[in-house]
Amino acid sequence: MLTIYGYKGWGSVIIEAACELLGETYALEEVEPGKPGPAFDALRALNPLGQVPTVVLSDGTVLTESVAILLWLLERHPHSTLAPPPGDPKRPVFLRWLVFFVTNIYPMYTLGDYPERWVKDEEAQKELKEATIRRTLDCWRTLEQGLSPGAYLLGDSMTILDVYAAAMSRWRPGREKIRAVAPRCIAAAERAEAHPAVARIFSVNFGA
Ligand SMILES: N[C@@H](CCC(=O)N[C@@H](CS)C(=O)NCC(=O)O)C(=O)O
Repeated sequence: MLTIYGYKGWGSVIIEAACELLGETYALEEVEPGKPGPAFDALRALNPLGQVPTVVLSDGTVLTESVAILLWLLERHPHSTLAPPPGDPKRPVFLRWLVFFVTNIYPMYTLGDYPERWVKDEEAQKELKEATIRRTLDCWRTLEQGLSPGAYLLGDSMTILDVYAAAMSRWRPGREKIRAVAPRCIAAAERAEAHPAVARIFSVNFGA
């Protein structure tokens, strides 16, 4: 069984939803990154960056980085439709945009949530945070144009990309601002959120 170190509404929601969709059993260790105390100390002992999601596999192996965790999970479920299989023409498209979420959009929160880590001056911190919001919206625009979503981001069938879109569009600057630049991505994300397994996890993480 996996142990997921996570915090409500943060990136661990993506891993919880994936486990739920795949039928993986897991235990959840709730920890607020940055909040001093034994829970955060335990997280940092596993992942020195102190970030969630962090996963511990049944043999004790520590797995960090949401994409690595998801690809590992998907390998355990090769017949799942949450990703096009190797050899499928949609596979490179899937890989491109999967990595796009974590290399282009996700770091905007690392910068914007903790601007004081990068610049000292308060005005500069404000500017940095605003810049991350502009860049986040640019990325959503790029996704919308690059993917041409159908019912879901990759077409007719829900993949893990839709789960990323659903979670990250709950974050800054909020769903409506993101919808304004990426309406078809948000329609796909909302369709994914309506899946009973995703809906269950999202309601625990984000409330109703
Ligand atoms: N590259 C990591 C990013 C994880 C990440 O930034 N997690 C956030 C929560 S959504 C976090 O724990 N932030 C605390 C920090 O960076 O100190 C991934 O894809 O899993």
